[in-house]
Amino acid sequence: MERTFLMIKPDGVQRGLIGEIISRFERKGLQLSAAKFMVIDQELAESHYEEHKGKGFYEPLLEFIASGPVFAMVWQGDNVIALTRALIGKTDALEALPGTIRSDFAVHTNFNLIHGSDSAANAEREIGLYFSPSELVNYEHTIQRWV
Ligand code: D4T
Repeated sequence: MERTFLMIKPDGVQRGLIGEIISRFERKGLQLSAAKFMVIDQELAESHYEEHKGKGFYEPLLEFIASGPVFAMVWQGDNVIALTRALIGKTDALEALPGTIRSDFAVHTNFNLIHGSDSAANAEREIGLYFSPSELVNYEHTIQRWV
């Protein structure tokens, strides 16, 4: 069983896509483990995107990600990192495959609606940035044996 960190960004919240996006992960058969509606401060934004420091889009990205509420989540399931990245689609909306979240709803790369961890190491790091261990809910997800 693997865990990942997913976050609906301020554009996804403002466009009323929280339910639409979450329903795709639910229908896939993944298990929700934690969720939080919050506004990111500057310090958390810098920690989250430290790998992009120095790039041309870094400063606008920090400003954008802290510009309004986000919906932060932890999901779990077998191969959940690769599966959710596939459902999300490529970073650039022009390259995202039809049927993915970014293809269906995003127009520009800087408003690409949702973040998803890209590796197990980053998933654990990002989960730790947004959630304390006690906020991760352990429960039996009864459909797991059917998916
Ligand atoms: P995130 O990290 O938000 O899930 O997006 P990706 O994993 O798909 O893409 P990324 O880390 O390469 O980029 C992080 C974030 O920066 C924005 N961005 C990216 C941008 O505004 N302009 C750009 O040219 C790139 C490459 C979008 C996502």
